[in-house]
Amino acid sequence: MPDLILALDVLSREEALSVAEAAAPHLDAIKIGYPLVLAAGLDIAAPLSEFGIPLIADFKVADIPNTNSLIAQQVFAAGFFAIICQGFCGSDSVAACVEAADDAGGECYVVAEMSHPGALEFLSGKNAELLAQMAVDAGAHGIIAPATRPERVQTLRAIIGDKKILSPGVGAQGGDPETIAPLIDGMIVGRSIYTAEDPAEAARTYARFRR
Ligand code: O7E
Repeated sequence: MPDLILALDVLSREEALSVAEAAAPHLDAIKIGYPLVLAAGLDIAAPLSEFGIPLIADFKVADIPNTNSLIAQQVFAAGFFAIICQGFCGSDSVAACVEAADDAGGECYVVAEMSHPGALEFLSGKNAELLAQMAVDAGAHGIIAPATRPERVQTLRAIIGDKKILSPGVGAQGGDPETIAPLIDGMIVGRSIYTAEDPAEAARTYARFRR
């Protein structure tokens, strides 16, 4: 059963710290992406680190290898434990992120298939399967796969074996936590926790699906 990862897509430092503090006892990691970093700066990683929970940088890095390396180095220098990159730029671009993660003693995850309906246009099916295999070959620690499509998670699991699957899409996007939990290693939950009247209670509800 999976770790619980909070997607902290709030738009101010104050709200980020308040939600993180409330939910912290129930979390295994906090994922931060463009919404919070553009609103509050990369420095937000420092106070969030004080909750003692690993931070995952979700910038879905997608550039040439050199630029990916520079981005990843900034991420790990800021105190993040893991980085998420896109795979569609190719194995050399992914390898750059994996290498930066390895150098920092951290982890790198590759987006294989996304959770929203538009993912069916490009980021699903055969393409997702190729991306998952490439993530394994590049030495990534795992992939991102959709909680909104459990059958696809099973297909991708058959490709990646015991590499990790982090899975967004439960709650607000309609994925069912009970169905997806046995298939994945990390359940990513955003709005269902941070917009809840009581984020601590909401986090506790999802934490019931943890290992
Ligand atoms: O729908 P929510 O509010 O529970 O938030 C889901 C989070 O997961 C949000 O940060 C979104 O950007 C992210 N996400 C998806 O929803 N779908 C995907 O396919 C991929 C991600 C993602 O986090 O990718 C990297 C892990």
